[in-house]
Amino acid sequence: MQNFKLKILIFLTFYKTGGVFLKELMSRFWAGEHRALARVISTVENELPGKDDILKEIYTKTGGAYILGVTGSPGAGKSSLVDTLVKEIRKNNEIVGIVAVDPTSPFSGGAILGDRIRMNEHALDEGVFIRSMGTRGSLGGLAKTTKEVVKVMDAFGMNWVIIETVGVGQAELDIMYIADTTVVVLTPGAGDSIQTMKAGIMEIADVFAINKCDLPGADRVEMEVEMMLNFRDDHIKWRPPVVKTSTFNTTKGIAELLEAVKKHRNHLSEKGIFLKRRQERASNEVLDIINYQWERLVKHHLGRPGQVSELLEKVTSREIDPYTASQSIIEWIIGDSGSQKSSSQ
Ligand SMILES: Nc1nc2c(ncn2[C@@H]2O[C@H](COP(=O)(O)OP(=O)(O)OP(=O)(O)O)[C@@H](O)[C@H]2O)c(=O)[nH]1
Ligand SMILES: [Mg+2]
Repeated sequence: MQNFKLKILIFLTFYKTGGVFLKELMSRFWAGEHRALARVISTVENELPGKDDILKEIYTKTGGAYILGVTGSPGAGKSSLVDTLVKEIRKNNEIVGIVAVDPTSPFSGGAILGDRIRMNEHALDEGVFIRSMGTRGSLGGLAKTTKEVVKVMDAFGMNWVIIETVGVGQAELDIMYIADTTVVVLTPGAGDSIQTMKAGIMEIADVFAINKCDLPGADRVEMEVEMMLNFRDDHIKWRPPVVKTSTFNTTKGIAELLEAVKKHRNHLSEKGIFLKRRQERASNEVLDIINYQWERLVKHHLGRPGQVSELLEKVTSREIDPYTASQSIIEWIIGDSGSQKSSSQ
């Protein structure tokens, strides 16, 4: 008994200080402190206690940031391009959050360090916040976590949130659906000839950047992309602009690239697409949560003896079909939670 009381005491103390800690953290976050932002992101990213409260608290403050996705083959110059693009954005004093999604691939192990060094230039700039996220260990959940981190940056008051991903796997492609505008980075290298590009990545481009245009062959890639676009059937009547860029020496094309992004942004809002997409995302989000909660509820019942398990046994023994069983399970759970509610009233 003594032991039990002690446990309760420890729990309550922890719970209370946890709550106080969170409150203090969030007040620093709302005051615009970068260290608090980093802490909030870590809490969300690592699913630490307080994550749900944070996500609930910030939601109404999201929606202000413009979300830009930058994707392309490994080594295409995405980080360099984001870096120079941010310098261009900062000329207007707008503040920027960057989420660099590091690939798990062992081949690009060195790139992460490279990103940090390159982007370190912004380290002293209060208007820029950079966060690298590893894909290792979070397979499948990556899109969800990235979405949440983007939301945190958005609520923090960023005018822009830029997500850099290597456009190789499905998870990376999924991330690009979070973006309002997606820039696909190509290079004049032979390996980047558009015939060899992964099909999906070409379709998600709102703007093409042909980077490393200081190297020979950029005109050819540009021609290939324009030719491909002639065959593209586009629903939203937008022909992606193709901009040649170089982050070397001249930073050629960077202002044009930002212009192209802004043009796309205007196009989306003029045609009402921006609003429609945001509405769709909001309802998808609610549906996703309902699905998740519902699955949890069903799994909870599956693990216990009773009506649901009996029905499943009957499906196994072919006494009833899975469709009828599912229908009965849904009706039973709805009835059960309904009766629980009314009995607790
Ligand atoms: N010639 C040339 N090289 C460039 C240019 N931009 C970037 N690079 C070089 O390309 C290499 C890769 O650049 P990153 O910016 O790390 O490319 P990334 O696409 O972010 O690479 P990962 O994140 O590893 O996929 C580096 O050695 C850069 O110096 C450019 O405009 N011209
Ligand atoms: Mg990079």
